[in-house]
Amino acid sequence: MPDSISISPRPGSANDAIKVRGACPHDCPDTCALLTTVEAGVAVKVQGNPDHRHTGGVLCTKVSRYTERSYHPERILQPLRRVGPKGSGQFEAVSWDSALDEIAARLQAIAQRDPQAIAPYSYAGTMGLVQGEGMAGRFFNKLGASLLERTICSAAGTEGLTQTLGGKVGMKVEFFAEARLILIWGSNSIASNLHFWRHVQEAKRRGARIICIDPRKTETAEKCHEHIALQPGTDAALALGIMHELIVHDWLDHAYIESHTIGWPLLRERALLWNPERVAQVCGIPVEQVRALARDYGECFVNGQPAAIRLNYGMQRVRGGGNATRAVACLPALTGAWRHRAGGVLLSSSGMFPVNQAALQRPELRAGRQSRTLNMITIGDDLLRSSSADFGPKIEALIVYNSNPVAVAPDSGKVVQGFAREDLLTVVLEHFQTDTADYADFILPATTQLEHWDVHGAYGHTDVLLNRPAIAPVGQARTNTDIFRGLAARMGFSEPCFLEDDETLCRTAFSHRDGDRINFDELLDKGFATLPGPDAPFAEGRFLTPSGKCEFFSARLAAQGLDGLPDHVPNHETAGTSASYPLAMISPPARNFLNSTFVNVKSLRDIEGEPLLEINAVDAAVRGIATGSVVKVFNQRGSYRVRAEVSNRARPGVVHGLGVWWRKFGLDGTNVNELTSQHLTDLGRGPVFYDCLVQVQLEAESVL
Ligand SMILES: Nc1nc2c(c(=O)[nH]1)N[C@H]1C(S)=C(S)[C@@H](COP(=O)(O)OP(=O)(O)OC[C@H]3O[C@@H](n4cnc5c(=O)[nH]c(N)nc54)[C@H](O)[C@@H]3O)O[C@H]1N2
Ligand SMILES: Nc1nc2c(c(=O)[nH]1)N[C@H]1C(S)=C(S)[C@@H](COP(=O)(O)OP(=O)(O)OC[C@H]3O[C@@H](n4cnc5c(=O)[nH]c(N)nc54)[C@H](O)[C@@H]3O)O[C@H]1N2
Ligand SMILES: [Mo]
Repeated sequence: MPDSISISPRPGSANDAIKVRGACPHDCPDTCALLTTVEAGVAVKVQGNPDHRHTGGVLCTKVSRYTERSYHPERILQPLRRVGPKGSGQFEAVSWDSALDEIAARLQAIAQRDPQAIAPYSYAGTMGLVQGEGMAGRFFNKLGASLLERTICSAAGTEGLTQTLGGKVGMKVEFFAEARLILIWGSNSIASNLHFWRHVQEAKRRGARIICIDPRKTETAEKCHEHIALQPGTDAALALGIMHELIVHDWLDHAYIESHTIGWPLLRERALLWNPERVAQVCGIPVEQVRALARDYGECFVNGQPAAIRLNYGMQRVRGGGNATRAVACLPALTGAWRHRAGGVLLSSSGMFPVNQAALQRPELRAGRQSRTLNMITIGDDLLRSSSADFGPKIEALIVYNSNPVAVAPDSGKVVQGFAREDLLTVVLEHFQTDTADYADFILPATTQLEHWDVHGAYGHTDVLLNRPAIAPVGQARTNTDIFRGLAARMGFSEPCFLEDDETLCRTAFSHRDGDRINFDELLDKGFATLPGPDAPFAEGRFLTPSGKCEFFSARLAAQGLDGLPDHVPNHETAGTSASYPLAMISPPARNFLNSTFVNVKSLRDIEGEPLLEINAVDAAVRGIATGSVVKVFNQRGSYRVRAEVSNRARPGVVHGLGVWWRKFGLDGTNVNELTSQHLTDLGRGPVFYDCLVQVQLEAESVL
């Protein structure tokens, strides 16, 4: 440990500058180690910890400005109670006691009728295991509230990967630097996985070929040797096309297939249906591009060189997202790429972390009571449902934390209608008055990462990180855990687990009956600890599936009446099938926001400018649209007015509504989710944000 770093035993107590070790809480694969400089109890700077190999002392623009967020003039610093009509955003300040007393009393009255009428709504505003579901899980379990399927991001890929490899496991990120070929498949790494991009640059320097597969010509695509701009939702077809060529040219590792896979004869038969001509037609790309991609992949096998795939979320947000993940995840087993530590595929490493969720969330507090499960994607429809045998009780109370559903959930016309219900009790734990907080009955001010303890796994590397509080809570802010402790006490929940402090919860996260899986003293000392594990996880097979093999054919899926093999599953809303809505719209994140977080940080918003719709010159010309024109983007669900940018980032037939802006910054107080649907994916019941047909129409000439 360098001497220059001292750890403050009492946050905010020192007068001299100190540096406090922490972890970035945001929903990003990189999970960086932070060093916060604190002077006289005030955080003055947040930097990347140079000692942490995955962070390497480098932070993204957003988090390097973290103090702007924690000390933001609009931060909510005291509990607020609604005074105006729902959604008007009018509140009065109240004391913590009166807020918590009233909320607890109202929850108790509902719970007496049916606790399932109360629902949590949370996602990954913080990825911390403690401020996430640590104490909240206990509270909702004891209450017997509805369960929530937290599907909004990665559910399709999780299911696809689990059915194929056995879990969210894969290559170690650091070995991408040694790969000979890297496919960046469905990801804008420079924007959303910056520290991975450093390994790509290193590989490039060593002579690797880099290919990006993405409908949008992103900043990442521009820096690769080749960009394959396929039609959204056609990735499985492309993967099957690669398989076709591997078979036809016999670029196959027969020994690996024989020993470590299941279902090869069936997959072979399926893949042979996908000749390059058919693939090119479905994907909307030149046939030679399909052949060349397969050749690049096959040649790595022939030459004994490692081929690595960074599979990401872009391909999952369409109807066939689960199948697409499965198809791509099969490829490394065909060529035995897993034999190399720099070969294989990485979607997410989160399955490698031995988190003890049961010890954190205590499901036994439900005491055998059955509960329904709500899917967070269909919150729009669900808030508008009345009680029925099918649905269960009408939702009467919603407690939102670590999420901004009014901005991020699909089909927001319905979400807003639901949140506007005067008879719904809505409690929002937040830092800011987000679009969701506007609809709250109570806004409870939460601490930021600089002000609380937490412990983090990661989904893009294999280190556990500890976050120590650097400063005392700002204003009257309280930790999420403390807010749930306060509610629990008022509801009469007397189990000792409701009294545990956050440091204890941090220890609990990786504790197991037979011993701790992480050396907590090492975490306290260094701030991070690396999980043990082999460099090449599947070099000798040993997949985590029931068969121990890479399951090309999944008997588990077949048993559910589903296709046991991966296939191309067309979008719910397939391009070319609707005369009214001829354009496919995708809505990937803007680089300087993180989902809807940071939209209110002015210096970052200034970089992004304003909400935009990227449209190709061909589609713009026939509609009389120029850069700067205000356009109406619409479909059967809603409409959204936005400024257009005529751009070669968009391929003809596809428009990009970059997200996720707060609605209140939009021209009409709406955002792109006005157009997206509540349909679900083939596997995992995930969202289909990028499976959305629209029409675009000129509203007004350019007024700049
Ligand atoms: N700066 C920044 N970083 C982030 C986030 C953020 O909002 N901002 N979000 C975080 C979160 S929550 C997540 S889940 C991850 C997401 O991580 P990634 O998936 O790596 O990141 P995205 O930048 O969303 O990249 C998705 C890409 O997929 C493309 N795409 C859209 N449809 C398709 C398709 O059908 N097929 C293919 N092949 N590509 C498609 C989009 O154009 C986009 O470039 O990033 C995290 N990191
Ligand atoms: N159209 C479209 N929609 C999308 C996506 C897309 O690509 N396109 N991406 C989807 C994806 S991948 C995801 S993951 C979801 C993300 O959806 P969310 O997880 O809801 O993410 P955010 O929009 O970042 O909102 C998180 C909120 O949590 C708050 N928060 C942060 N830390 C804390 C804390 O410690 N305590 C409390 N109480 N609050 C905290 C932040 O202030 C912020 O308002 O959005 C999805 N929506
Ligand atoms: Mo996400």
